[in-house]
Amino acid sequence: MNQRRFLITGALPYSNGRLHVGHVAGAYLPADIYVRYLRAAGADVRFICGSDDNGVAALKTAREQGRSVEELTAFYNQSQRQAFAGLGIRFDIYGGTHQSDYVRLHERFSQEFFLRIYEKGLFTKRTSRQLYDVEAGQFLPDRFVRGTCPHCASDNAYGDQCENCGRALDQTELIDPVSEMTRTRPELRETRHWYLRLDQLQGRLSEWLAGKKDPATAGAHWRPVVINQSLGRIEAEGLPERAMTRDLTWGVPVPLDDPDARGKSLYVWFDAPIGYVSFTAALCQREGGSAEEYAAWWKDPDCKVVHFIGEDNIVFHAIIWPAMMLATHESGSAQGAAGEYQLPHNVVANSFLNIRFPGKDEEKISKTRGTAIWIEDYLRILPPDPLRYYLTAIAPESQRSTFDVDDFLARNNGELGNALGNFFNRCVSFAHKYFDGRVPDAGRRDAVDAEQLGRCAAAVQKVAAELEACHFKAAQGEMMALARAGNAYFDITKPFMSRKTDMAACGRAINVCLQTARTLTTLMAPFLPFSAEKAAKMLGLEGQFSSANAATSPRMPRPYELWASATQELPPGHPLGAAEVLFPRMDGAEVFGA
Ligand code: B3M
Ligand code: ZN
Repeated sequence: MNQRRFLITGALPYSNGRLHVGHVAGAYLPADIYVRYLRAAGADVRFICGSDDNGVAALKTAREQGRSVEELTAFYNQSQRQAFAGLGIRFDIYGGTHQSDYVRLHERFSQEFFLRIYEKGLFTKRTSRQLYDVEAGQFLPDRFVRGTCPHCASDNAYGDQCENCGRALDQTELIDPVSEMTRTRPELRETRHWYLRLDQLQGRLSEWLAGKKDPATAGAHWRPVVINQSLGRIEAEGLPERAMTRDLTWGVPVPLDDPDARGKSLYVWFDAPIGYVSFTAALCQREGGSAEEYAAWWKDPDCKVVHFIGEDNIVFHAIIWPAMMLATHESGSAQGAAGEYQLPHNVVANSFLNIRFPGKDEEKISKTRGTAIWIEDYLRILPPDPLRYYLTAIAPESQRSTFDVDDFLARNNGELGNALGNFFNRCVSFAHKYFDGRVPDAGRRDAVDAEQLGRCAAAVQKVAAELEACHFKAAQGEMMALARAGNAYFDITKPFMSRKTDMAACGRAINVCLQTARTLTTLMAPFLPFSAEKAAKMLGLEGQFSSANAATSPRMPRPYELWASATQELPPGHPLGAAEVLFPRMDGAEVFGA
C-alpha cells in the first residue's frame, strides 16, 4: 500500500496576544494528537501553523500598547511558538504572515492567488460607502469605529458587531459613530473594493459540502456542526459577494495596477488561509527542496488536507477558503483535479471552553476580566501532559465545556496518577523486586491472561478507529479503559499473593501486566507524549519511542511504525528501566492558588 499523506493545519493565531487553554483545546491539541497518531501509524505528515499578523487586530493592539505592529507581532509570534513547544504541540513549521522570514513568500502566494481569481473574472469591483476619519486621513476598519447599536441601542457597538446583543453590523448602520483613533465623528465617503463572486461558486460549494454529510461517501467524519453551520448559512441567505480588499496599509498590498488599489490591502481572511500554503512552501525550502514543492501537498489528490479550527472560524474554512480555491480551478471537479488546489478532506472544529476557579461560578474565558489560564503561566509551574490529558478529557467536541480547576486536579491525581501512572509503577516495581528487573516468563497462559491480551489488541483497534474519526476524547477514553483493565487484571490475578505460593503464576501475571503496559505506552504517545517517553524508558524501549517522537523530515528514513508494534510482546528476560512516578500528585494549594 502507498504511504498515506496528510497536510494538517492549526488555525493561525492572531499575533496580538498570548495563548490560553481555550485556544489549545479548540484547535492545536487535537491537531497535534492527530498528527502524532498518523505518524505512529506510518503516514507521511506535515503539520503547519504560524501567526496571523495582518489585518486590524494586531494594528489595534499595537496602537493601544504604543508599540509598532512589527514589534508586537514578532513578540507574540515568539511567545506563541514557545507556548506550543512547551506543550509538545510540535509543528513542522511555525511561520507568520508578516514575519521577516516568511513575509516575502507569503505576499507572493497571496498576490498570485488574488491575480488568478482576478483573471478568471471572479472579482467585481464595487463602490461602497465607508466611514472616513478626516483627521487621521484614512478609512476606518470596523473595529476602529464605535457607536450606538441600531438594534438594541447599546452605545457599545463596533463597526462589525454589537458587543451587547451580538448582532452583526455594517459600520454604516452605527448611530453616532465615533472614530477610535481620533475620537472624532467620521464621515461617509465612497471607496472601491474587489468582491469575490461567491454567488458564482455557491452551487459547487453546496454540492461539495452536502457530499460530506455521510462519512462513507466523504471518506472522512465531518462534524455535524461544521456541515450544518456552513450549509445552513448557504441555504438561509445564499452567498452574497464579499469584499476581499480593505482600506488598510498593513497587510498584503492589492497587486493591481489600478489607482483604486492604492493604499489597499487584501482582506486578512483572504491572505490568512493562504498562509497555510506559503508556510508549506517555506517548509519545503527549509527541507532542502524548492518552494514549488508545496504543490505536492496542496495540489495532489493523494494528499489529504485537514484544517483544525475553533467553531468561530467555520464559515471561513468551510465556505470562503474552499470558494477561493474553487475560484482558481480550471476543471469543474468538486474536489479539485490533479494539479489544482485540493479542497479540504476535513475541517475539524471545536467549540469553546468556559472556566471555573475553585469557589467561583463558571464563566467565559476573558482576557479583560482575567478569567483565563495562560499557557505560559501554566508551564511555569506544571508539566504539560496533565493539561493535555485534561483538555482532551473535557474536549468541547460537540458543545462548550468547562475547565474546572478542582476537576483538573482530581483527574490528575485520580485518573492519571492512580489509574494510569500507578499501573506502570506497580508492574515495573514488582518486576524489579521479584524478577530481577526483567520481564518474567510468560509460562502457560490461561483464559484470564488471554482475555487481558485480547483487551490490549482490541484497545489498539478502538483507539485507532476513534482517532481516524477525530473523536479525540473517546480515543483517550479507550486508552484509559485499558489502563483500568490492567489494574483490574493485576487485582484479580494477585501476583502479590502468588509470589509466596506459586512463582510461575506470579511471573505469568506480571508478564501479562508488562505486555499491557507496553501496549499502553504506544496508545499514550499521541495524547501524553512526554509521559509515553518516560513509560517507554521504564519498559526498556526508549530507543524506539524517541525516534518516533523526533521531528520527521522527508530526507529521513520512513518513521518507525510505532502503532503496528503496539502488541508486539516484550520477550521474557527483556531488561526494564527504573520505576518512576509518571504523574506526581498535584496539591491544590500549590496550583493556581486553589
Ligand atoms: N486568525 C484566528 C481567530 O479567528 C484566526 C484564524 C485564521 S486561520 C487562517 O481566532
Ligand atoms: Zn446591539
